[in-house]
Amino acid sequence: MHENKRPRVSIIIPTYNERDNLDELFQRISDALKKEGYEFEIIVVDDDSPDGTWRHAMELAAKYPVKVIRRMDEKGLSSAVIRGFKEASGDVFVVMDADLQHPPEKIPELVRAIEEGADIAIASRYIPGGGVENWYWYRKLISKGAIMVGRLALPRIRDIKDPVSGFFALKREVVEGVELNPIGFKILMEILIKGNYRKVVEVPFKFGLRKAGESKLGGKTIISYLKHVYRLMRWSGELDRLVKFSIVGLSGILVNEGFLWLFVHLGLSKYIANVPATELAILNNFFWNDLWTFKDLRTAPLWRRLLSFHIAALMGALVQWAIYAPLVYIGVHYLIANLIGIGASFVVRFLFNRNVTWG
Ligand SMILES: Nc1nc2c(ncn2[C@@H]2O[C@H](COP(=O)(O)OP(=O)(O)O)[C@@H](O)[C@H]2O)c(=O)[nH]1
Ligand SMILES: [Mg+2]
Repeated sequence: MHENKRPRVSIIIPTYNERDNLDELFQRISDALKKEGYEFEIIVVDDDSPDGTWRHAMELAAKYPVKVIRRMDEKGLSSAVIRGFKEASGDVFVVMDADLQHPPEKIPELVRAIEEGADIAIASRYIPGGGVENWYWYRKLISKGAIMVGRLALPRIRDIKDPVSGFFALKREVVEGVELNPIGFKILMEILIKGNYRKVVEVPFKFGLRKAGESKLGGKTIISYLKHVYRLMRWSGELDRLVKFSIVGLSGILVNEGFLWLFVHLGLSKYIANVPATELAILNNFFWNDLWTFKDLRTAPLWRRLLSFHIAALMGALVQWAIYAPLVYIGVHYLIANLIGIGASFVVRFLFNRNVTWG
């Protein structure tokens, strides 16, 4: 993309039974982009919709710069978008839904953000000025909770407020040569983990109401999203870290018990001996995690990492107790209660260490 030349924009729209939305969609896209002087193409990737979306899109190609891909033996939103990337000839790709929940008037703003230096520009529901229309509070809660899980599990996207938006723009270089997995239906998250980019910006928008037709994804479960997050954790090496962190944690138990035994044998009181034994176990865990689990993430000075690791240990202990005590109080067996506490402590310590100590 040249500095002073306007980019050519390819708008990629996956469709399934969206015939009745196309007239308004194309007209509004065309108006918005012409007004700002962008050269553009619309790429419709339709999975042989029974309502003939592909046919109507082809008819409209007489009036608008539309290229229609009618896929006969493949289905799925993400794979449709990936196919769109392959067919697109522009410098900037925009991905959006066909149902007008993504206002076409936002496209120039997204493209401008790219022209001003972003590699990816996300139309975001969850930054000030953005939002969703007509969602029950629990639907918002699930959406936000799911995003939070993704951001915690995948540090590369931790600063992004809406990493699962279906409306975004990117430079073609971001996905060129990148192997994207079409299985998950959150293609943006896939791109944010695997793509080649430096700068992401978010532009607020209001996720509107569907114009015509009906939702195909409304029923898609949280489970398939979590599976996607899991796969991306594996791909990006975060799962390996989790395993290493667990192994180090187990080694810490041995160190703790060993020194406790030693100190008691040397004559120290049993009530005191577990204090230095625990500290030695913390140091043991710190050094193994520093040299192994997070060896590529040693940016903060050693004393800061060490301090931060101790804060994590303390937080873990507090969380463990805060879960253990009420569970015992309500009648859960104390060994079970402790196990649940340990699990929670593990999660808290891992997340804190991953995002702060070795953030
Ligand atoms: N090509 C293709 N497009 C799809 C598929 N599923 C959904 N879409 C399109 O993806 C966009 C978003 O789907 P939608 O049902 O509105 O999802 P929702 O907004 O989450 O309810 C719309 O343009 C759909 O037509 C699919 O399997 N193949
Ligand atoms: Mg929709």
